[in-house]
Amino acid sequence: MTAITHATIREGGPYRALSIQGVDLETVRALYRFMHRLRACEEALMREYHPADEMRCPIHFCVGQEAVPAALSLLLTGEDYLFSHHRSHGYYLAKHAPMRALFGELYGRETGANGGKAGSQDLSMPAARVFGGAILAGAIGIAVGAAFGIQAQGQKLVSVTGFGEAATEEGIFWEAINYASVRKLPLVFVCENNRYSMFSPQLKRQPADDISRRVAAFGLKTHTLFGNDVILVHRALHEAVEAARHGEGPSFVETYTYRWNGHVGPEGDDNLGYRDAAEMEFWTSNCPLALLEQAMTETGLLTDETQAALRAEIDDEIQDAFRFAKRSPFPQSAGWNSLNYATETPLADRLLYEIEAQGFDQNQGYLVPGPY
Ligand SMILES: Cc1ncc(C[n+]2csc(CCOP(=O)(O)OP(=O)(O)O)c2C)c(N)n1
Ligand SMILES: [Mg+2]
Repeated sequence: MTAITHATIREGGPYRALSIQGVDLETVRALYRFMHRLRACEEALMREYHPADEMRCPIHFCVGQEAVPAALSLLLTGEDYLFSHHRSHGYYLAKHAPMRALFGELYGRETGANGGKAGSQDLSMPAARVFGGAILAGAIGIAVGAAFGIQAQGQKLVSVTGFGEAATEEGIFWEAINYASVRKLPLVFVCENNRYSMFSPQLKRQPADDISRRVAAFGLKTHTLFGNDVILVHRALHEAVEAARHGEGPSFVETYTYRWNGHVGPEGDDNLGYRDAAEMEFWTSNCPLALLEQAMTETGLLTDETQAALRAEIDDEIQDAFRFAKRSPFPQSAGWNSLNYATETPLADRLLYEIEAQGFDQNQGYLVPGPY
């Protein structure tokens, strides 16, 4: 079978048109609603970013990449863990963390998800079990730890880690893949392969662009698919999440997709000439929202009225989140230490106590080998 890659998809490869046949209608509606809400949220933030310049953090927008978070929003429970990367807003909303706290965070306010001190890239909400991270692939290692904890405690939860294809160029990615496979961890790796790491195409950085094939060599189940078809994405992630939840071990899901905006910020960067217009045209004309919308309209699932009502409801929520953020106070400058360092370390204290109580020999004389 032809491997799915960006090139084969563009050449009309093994992809068929999106179909909602056989899919539960509530699922279809919920996927549409989520993608619409996320898209509207990102577009509103882009409009407000300049010239007001009140959001003082870099933002990596995810317009065009709505399908993965939409599917996850239906598949994960409140107790499951979700780890994101720098392009974080979709993942944050996928765990049903509140929009108000997202906007508060972007505006650097005390009411933000992280008290206004993390911004977009490190956006996290422990109560919702969603964690971002600006260090490329850094959260992948933490997701492995969470999965290990779930397994050790015999819980029926899953840990999911989402990242771009460039994260697979970091050493920790392969350690994570190997360890997850060897331990059969309840972990799902989701790679949103949008072909670029900033301005650099995948084939200039990786000799082969089929990451799934390399991952499969470690014994993980892999899924490769057209990532703008939210139904396919939902199906693959459903299978992967269920497998993890039922002790069948980790999976790797690679979705081929595309970011419409520049790498960072609302302004485009196509003036740099790293992507060609035909490529952009292909992906924008295969918009994840439009593909689903078309299938829903054809089957009478989406009328002008339901669409207008949804739009109005989402716009109200967005305007409310802006008002909330802008009238919230800035955080106090005190207390930075307690944000970066734990003020209490119960485990470390206990270990130190136990070590002292046992008369720990720090020279470890008993380990000295010999005599020979
Ligand atoms: C360890 C590390 N190296 C480099 C960077 C700078 N950096 C931020 S985003 C990015 C590109 C990431 O590309 P990808 O993982 O494919 O995600 P995408 O931006 O395409 O969604 C790089 C190199 C970083 N944040 N961390
Ligand atoms: Mg990328």
